[in-house]
Order: sequence, then C-alpha cells, then structure tokens
Amino acid sequence: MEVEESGFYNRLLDYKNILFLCHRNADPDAVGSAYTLAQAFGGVVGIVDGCNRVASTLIKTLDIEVIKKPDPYAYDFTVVVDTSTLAQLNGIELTEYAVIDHHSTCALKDGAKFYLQRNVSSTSEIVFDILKYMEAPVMRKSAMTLIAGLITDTGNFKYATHDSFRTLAEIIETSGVEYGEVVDLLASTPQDISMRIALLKAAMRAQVYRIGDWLIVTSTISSFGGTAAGTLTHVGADVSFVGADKDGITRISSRARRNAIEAGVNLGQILEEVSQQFNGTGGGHDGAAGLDVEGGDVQEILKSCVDATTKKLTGKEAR
Ligand SMILES: [Mn+2]
Repeated sequence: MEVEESGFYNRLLDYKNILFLCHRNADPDAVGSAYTLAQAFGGVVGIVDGCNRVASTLIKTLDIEVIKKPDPYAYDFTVVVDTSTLAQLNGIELTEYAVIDHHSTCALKDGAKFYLQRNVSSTSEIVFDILKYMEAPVMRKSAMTLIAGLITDTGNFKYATHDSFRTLAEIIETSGVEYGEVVDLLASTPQDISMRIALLKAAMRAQVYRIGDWLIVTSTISSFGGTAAGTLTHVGADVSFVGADKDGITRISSRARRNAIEAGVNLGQILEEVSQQFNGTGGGHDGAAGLDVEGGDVQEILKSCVDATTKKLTGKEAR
C-alpha cells in the first residue's frame, strides 16, 4: 500500500525493534537515511555486505553503529531504505517490510506492507520530510548524514532540483550544521590505490562509439564500475557503460551527461529494458543506473546498452 509521509510515520510507530536495511555497497544516501530513521523511530542500521568509500568515511568519522549482514528474522519489522530491487539486497530473505525509496522504478514495493516512494533526487530528502511531519528536531549527526546523502546522490548537485536546494537549506537552518563541515568530511575520504588502478584500466580498455556528435563509451573492470562510468563521462563520454563479470554475475554501471539526458536518454529505463532481454534486473535514474544479469556475455550486454542508447539519441540502430 502506498502511503504519504504521515502514513509512513504513523505505521512505523506500531513497531519496535526495527531493522533499517541499506542496499549492498551502501552509499551515504542509504546510510544517512537509515541512520536518521533509526534515531527517530528506534532501531538499527543494517548493511547487507559493505559500504562504499564515502559511506565508510561517514560511519567512521561520525561513529555510526551498523549491523553487518543482519537477519531480518531477528527484528519485528524491516524498512528497506533507498533500494529498488531484491538483487540490491543480495537476495536476502525478508520478513514483513516497508520501503522508502526515490528510484523511479521500484520492484520491491510490490511485496511491501507499505511504501513511500517519491521521484526526488535522494532518499535523504524524503526522510527529512518525515522528520518535518513528526515535528522532530534534526540532530547534528543525522543532519550531517542527510546532507552527505543529498550531495552525493545529486552528483554534487548536478542532478539537483529546486526542491533539493530548498531541503538542503532547511536542514542547515534547523540543525545548525554548516554546509562546509559536510563538504570537508566528504573530501577526507582517502583515495584508494586499487580504485585508481581500476579507473586507469577502465580508461585503457575504453571502446568509443561515435554517433554523430555523440560519444558512447564502454569498458570493463572487475570493481569500481560506477566510479569508472562517472570518470569516463568526465573525460569526454556523453554516455558510458562499464561492465564487470564476477562470480557468474554480469553487472553494468552507467552514467550519462546532462546533454544526453536532455536528448532523451533515460538510463534507468534503458538498463531495465536491456536487463529484461537477458532475464536480469536493472534500473535507476536518468543519469545513473545499473543492471545485474546471471551469466551472460559482458560484451554482448554492453553492445545492447549501446544499441538502446543509440536508438534514443537518433531513432536509428547503431551500425
Ligand atoms: Mn539514493
């Protein structure tokens, strides 16, 4: 059942001992949203298999307690945070659960007892609206995590809407946290040498497809796919797809520049469609999305992504 902020708040009050569960490779938006909800309603933050680097910095610096690989059966209720598919939870067995998410396609809501979904830039913004509805104060640590979630999920405000800026201003105003404090915290994330090597490999293996004045770039690396896709768009790709083949699962991460999005590229939709061709799952945002396919040939799937993007950009098939 779909609920509003008020319904979400009122229903959650019925439960004690709640697990606020983040997607795998949890990012600041997931961790910040889960932590803030756990502080407001009582409960714990669950991490299915680890966090990304920025989220790890956040957890360490702010001393946030998280439960790794939690068992939903040990809790009265689970709230799945910032997550749209079961694959993003590594197929964990859920008991009764609710969903709070901002992705435009959210398969998990079908099995949920209730869900709150808004097509906004970050889950952090939805969580802040719930706190506002509760008339609950936004504590300093919560505010820092929500701002971090908002900054990272909007790609440093590249994909921010006027609502994101308004929410940011409200969080700063009500919590007293300085914006610069959060920026400093995010900037303190150390650069990992294995990540730098992976990004350089992704650049070396890049295949460039030119369609008129558009550049679609594909590459493969075994980890840091999302970061690599972002790097490829920074150095010239309009749309990038980075594939990884790990433990029999093919995973594609993709990014698109604003001009490509404005020309009709919606990566969430493209990756959902391509994933279905290969019996996988996929989705995300206009400018950042991913897919997972069991088995499958990574080059073949990358080619399908390029073809689907070419169709959007030109209305024609790629040569
Ligand atoms: Mn998010």
